[in-house]
Amino acid sequence: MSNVSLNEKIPNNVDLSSDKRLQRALEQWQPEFISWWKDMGPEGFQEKDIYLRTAVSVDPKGWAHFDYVRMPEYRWGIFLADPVPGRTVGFGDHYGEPAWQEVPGEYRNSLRRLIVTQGDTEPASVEQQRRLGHTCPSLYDLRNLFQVNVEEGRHLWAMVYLLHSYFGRDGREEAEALLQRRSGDADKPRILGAFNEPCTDWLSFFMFTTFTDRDGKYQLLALAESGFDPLSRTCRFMLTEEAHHMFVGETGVSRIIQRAAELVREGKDPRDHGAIDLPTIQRYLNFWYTVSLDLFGSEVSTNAANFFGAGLKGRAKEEQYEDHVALDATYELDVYEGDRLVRRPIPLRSAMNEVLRDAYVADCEKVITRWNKHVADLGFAFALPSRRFHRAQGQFAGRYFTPDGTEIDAATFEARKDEWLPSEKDKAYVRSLMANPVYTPGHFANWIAPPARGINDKPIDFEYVRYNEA
Ligand code: BYC
Repeated sequence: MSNVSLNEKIPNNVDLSSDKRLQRALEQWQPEFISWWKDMGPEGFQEKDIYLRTAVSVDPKGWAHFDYVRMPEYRWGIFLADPVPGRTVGFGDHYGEPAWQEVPGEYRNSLRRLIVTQGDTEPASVEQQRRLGHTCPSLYDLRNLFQVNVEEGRHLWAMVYLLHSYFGRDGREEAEALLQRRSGDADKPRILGAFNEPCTDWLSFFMFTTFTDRDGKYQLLALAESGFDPLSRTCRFMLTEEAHHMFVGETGVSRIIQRAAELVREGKDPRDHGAIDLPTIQRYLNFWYTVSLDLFGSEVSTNAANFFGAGLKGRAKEEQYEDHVALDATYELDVYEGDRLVRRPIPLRSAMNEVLRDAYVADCEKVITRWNKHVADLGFAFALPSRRFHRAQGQFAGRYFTPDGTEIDAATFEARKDEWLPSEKDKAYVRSLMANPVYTPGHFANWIAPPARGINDKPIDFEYVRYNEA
């Protein structure tokens, strides 16, 4: 197992102190990161003591330490999963060759682009969520928000380590730029669409961590297969942390559904009783699921084919497939010929975005099944909309569909969109519920049920955030 240095300026298991140049470069980036964190990280809570977990190793049996910490003092570290001896490239044109410990020259630009795109999402999500602390439903939820935020910060560190270590001056410039783009900024936006969408209420936050973080899971699974071994090892450890983020999202929505269901069962309209009605929850689901579908890129993609052929980005759990070269295989896809959708065989490598999206959609279906258990007796069922609905990337972008996938014209969409996506009225209502944060341990806002259990075996009324105002 790799050695862990926890007492250095930057905790790490990559033997940072043996490479003084790299160590110095990262130590120069560190204050810029902290300055970005203070400006763009959680607003108003930087001086509070938060009960957080910190990664201290990559040992699956005990990689995290829980304690109170002020967020700017969080120990963001660089941790790579242990190397797999004799690891080979698992797919593409280099299938079976030894995995690369350095960046192959011909793939330098593609790899840098993948790492920058991944890295950009991490600070973006922190920026999107930075004001949520002021409207939190409980200390338990507030702590979970900050846990997600600090870990996205660590994931940014993970990508910055790769950029600094393997991409020279270009990498250092990209690492600077990661702190300069801003979510939603018209002049210097974040790279991918979903990461520029406002996430200013807790229903959106829980949908984001259910659906957008789940894109993160699938992209990380695909990058964990990379022939570039340092990227693979980095992503494997990031996946360990990602699981909690999706837990926060799924259980958060689940608790909102439970609260609504309780009221409906009593014959009450949740909106008359300070909770969120089921159709509004479905509209938020429709929005965040579809902007997350866009994160997989176009159905037919030369980029994806090239990434796969080069051995840079594989399929999730590549070992489940038999053919790892995928040169002769095809994928059946509905594609537009003129205005008609026609089923056609597409070269499999070009359809890799769709293959990954298929795995993602199947995982999302399972979440919906779990949510529906809370409403099974009420004659209501949540559903994922068609993957044609409300798309901004790929072949369905610029066309209009109902959530069940029927094509309609722009005017009909415009007239009916408030039935399918959160309207301004919905957003105002949801925000109005959250006007007053709940900071008393063990208390919960009226619109959400308490969780089944606390964090790290602590009770639900534990003081997850020490709200010790002077
Ligand atoms: N928005 O061939 P195409 C996470 C661009 S989330 C804007 O269709 P490709 C996390 C594309 O860049 C996981 N632009 O797509 C979650 C290209 O641009 P250029 C993040 C988009 O390249 C929550 C053009 O459209 N990780 O970790 O096959 C909290 C045509 O490209 C979008 C990754 O994404 C979009 N949605 O695939 C915190 C992994 N989609 O070249 C963290 C790394 C596409 O024409 N990224 N475009 O300028 C990739 O693997 C690929 O870049 C993508 C796109 C899958 C995103």
